[in-house]
This record gives sequence, structure tokens and C-alpha cells, in this order.
Amino acid sequence: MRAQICIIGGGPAGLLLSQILHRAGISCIVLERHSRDYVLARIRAGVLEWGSVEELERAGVGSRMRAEGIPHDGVLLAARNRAIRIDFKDLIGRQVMVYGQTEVTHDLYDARDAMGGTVITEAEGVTLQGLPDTPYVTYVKDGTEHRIDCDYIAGCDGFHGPSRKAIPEALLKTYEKIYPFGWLGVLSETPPAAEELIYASHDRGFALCSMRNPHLSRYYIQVPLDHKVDQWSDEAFWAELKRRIPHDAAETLVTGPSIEKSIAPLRSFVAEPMRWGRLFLAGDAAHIVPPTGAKGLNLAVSDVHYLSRALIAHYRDGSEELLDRYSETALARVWKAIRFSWWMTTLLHRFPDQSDFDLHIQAYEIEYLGDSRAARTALAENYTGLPF
Ligand code: FAS
Ligand code: PHB
Repeated sequence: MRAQICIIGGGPAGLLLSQILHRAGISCIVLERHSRDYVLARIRAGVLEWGSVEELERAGVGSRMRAEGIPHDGVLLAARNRAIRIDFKDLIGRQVMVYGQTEVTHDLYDARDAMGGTVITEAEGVTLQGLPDTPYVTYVKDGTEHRIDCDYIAGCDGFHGPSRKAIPEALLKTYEKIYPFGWLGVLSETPPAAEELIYASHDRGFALCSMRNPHLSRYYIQVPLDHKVDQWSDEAFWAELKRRIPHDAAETLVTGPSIEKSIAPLRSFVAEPMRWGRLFLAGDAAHIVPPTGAKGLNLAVSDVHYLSRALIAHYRDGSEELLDRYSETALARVWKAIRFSWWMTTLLHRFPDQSDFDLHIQAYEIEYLGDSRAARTALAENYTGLPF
């Protein structure tokens, strides 16, 4: 087969890139290792920056998000039973959209189907060949080996995919910070704890109350790295969550059986550059953030914003300029989101080796947020998303 762009990975980055390129008349093929159902069963992000909302709308996949998504004007930060509201609307006139990654991915798959886009699922042994300058990709489907000749490869295959690993180690610089805890997440068919998200800092550990819609809630608590999901009963989870969130939210919290329960490790990771010859990386293939700042999915969208425009300019005007600047442009925004996600994680979690001094710094940084409009404005700017 031949396509101008071969996209590896059928998650949000790969699907959105193929949607935008296809609408611009550029031929692309998406290779996904799992089935569509498997991809859609993964419970991940819940909050879209407004820039992501606009990018999805420009790509023609905004109608269900607009109908079912919930715009939020702010979030609550809670510490020592004090709740500080970060009022995005008042501080910077912006909102975020609560609309799950699962729904975004659903909408993207539906849009690909509607346009007759080529998404090959259950593609095994995907291998990047001919790099850096004469790329092609091979894979096995139903026991038969296939080859896709292409002009460029877009590596949208997440942290564990083959694309980043195809770049020679000597050319790649990676940066990593592993956090000494994970997030135990629960999805439950119960009404949310509050109208807006609650980020709670507590001596027992961090907790987050989020949601997907008025009847589906998403909760997280910080747990030690060595904890396993099956050691946490639903009852134990709810009891621990109630200890960590503000009393009024705990008193009215509606609990119920978990319909999904998983532990995600937390890390910050960046690989530079995000390009090698005719291979471009986008999304989790190039960077990972702790979910505290709700940036992971949104960074995948901004990478795709830059890469799609660079490829369109190339095919329309023969220009190489945006392609040559892609890595530098994407990384400038990535690193600012990496910093914000690190800052939110460090501010709100308890670390095993914290001294009393460290605990005071945390407490008074949160108190400063309560006292200072300027401090809340800085948080609001970053949480709602820096400009593309
Ligand atoms: P993805 O990982 O979503 O997609 C990559 C795709 O490539 C996958 O479908 C994978 O199957 C495929 N692939 C991998 N190897 C392949 C191969 N060899 N051949 C073909 N295909 C291959 N972000 C937030 O903002 N908030 C959150 O709360 C949050 N929670 C998360 C929880 C978990 C457990 C994880 C892992 C991530 C979470 N994230 C969260 C981040 C997440 O949302 C990512 O940022 C987002 O999925 C990035 O999208 P992609 O770059 O498309 O990567
Ligand atoms: C979620 O709803 O899954 C969610 C929301 C905000 C975050 C992380 C996860 O920061």
C-alpha cells in the first residue's frame, strides 16, 4: 500500500492527525495494534483545554462534545478543610470542557468511518523501516505481512510504542522524573461529589473528585507505588476518599460499585527532538505528564495542531519551514505543560521523604493561592491551557 503519511497509533493523537490531514486532501493510513473496543475501553483523561475543544471542532468532531460535554468555569483546591476556588471565568475569561477521552476517541473513530478513513486495527509487529530518509512501515495482519510506502511516518503510538525507539539513542535526549506514588482511579455510576472538580491536598495523600457526566463520576486517591488494585475494596476506597476531601463533600458523597478501577504510575518524561528525518513524534510517544494538571491528552492535541499544519503547508506550498520547526515549536509548549504538571503534583501530593519544612512550604503556597489573585491567575492560565 502507499500513503503520503503512515500514522502509527489509533489513540487520540493518531486519529486526530488522520482526521485533519484527510480533510486537507492528504492520504494517510492509521495502524493500531489493538482492537477498537480495546482502545475505547481505556479510561483516561477527563478535561479538555478550550484550545483542544476548538481544534476538535475545526476537525469536524465537535458536535457531540458540544451537546454532551460540560463547560466548567473553575476548579476547587482544598487543603486543611479550606476550599479555594480557582475561578477561570473571572480571572482570565476562559473555561475548560469536561468530556472524557473515551468520548473524544469514539467521536474520532466515528468521523474516520464517516470519511472512509483507513484505520487498520489489530496490526501486529508494526516496524518502522528505511528511516531517516526513505521510510516505509511493515506489519502483520491475520498472519499476512504488509508494507506501507509513505513520505512521512507520524509516531503517535504512546509511551510504549516503537516510534520513539526507532530514533538512534545517540540522537535522542530524554528527561525523566518518576514520582514515588501512583493514582488509584475509580469510575462509578453515581452523581459527582460537587459541581466542579475538587483537587484535595491532605496529610493522608492527594485526592481528586472528577466526573464524566451528571450520572458518572471519576475519583482518584494517591497510593504508594507498591499498592495493587486488588488490595483496594470499593469500601476501602470510598472510606479513604472521604477522609481526604472537604467535610461537606464527604458528607454528601454518593458512593456505589466501581465499574472501572485501576492504578496509574506518575512520571514526567520528555524525549527530544520530536523528529528524526521523515519520522515525527506526537503525543505520549514523545512526552508523559502526571495527570494532576490534566495535560496529557491536551498536549497530544497541540502536537497534532503543529504537525498537521506543517504537513499541510508542505504538500500545499512545498514549504519545509514548519516541518523543520515542528520539534522546537511543540517542545516549547510541552515543557511549559511539563512544568505546570510537575508544580501541581509537587504542591498537592505528600512525598515519603518530606520534612516539616517541606510541609510548611506546601501549606503556605496553597494559602498564598487563596490570598493572591495573581497566583490564582497564573494557575488558571496554565490549567485552561497556554495558547498554541
Ligand atoms: P495513547 O497512548 O492514547 O495512544 C497510543 C496508541 O498507540 C494506543 O492506542 C496504542 O494501542 C497504540 N500503539 C502502541 N504501540 C503500538 C504498536 N506497536 N503498533 C500500533 N499501535 C500501537 N491524561 C490526562 O490529561 N488526564 C488523565 O487523567 C490521564 N490519565 C491517564 C491514565 C493512564 C493509565 C494513562 C496511560 C494515561 C493517562 N493520561 C491522562 C494521559 C493520556 O490521556 C494520554 O495523554 C493520551 O492518551 C495521549 O494520547 P496519544 O498520544 O494518542 O497516546
Ligand atoms: C479525570 O476526570 O479523569 C481527570 C480530571 C482532571 C485531572 C486528571 C484526571 O487532572
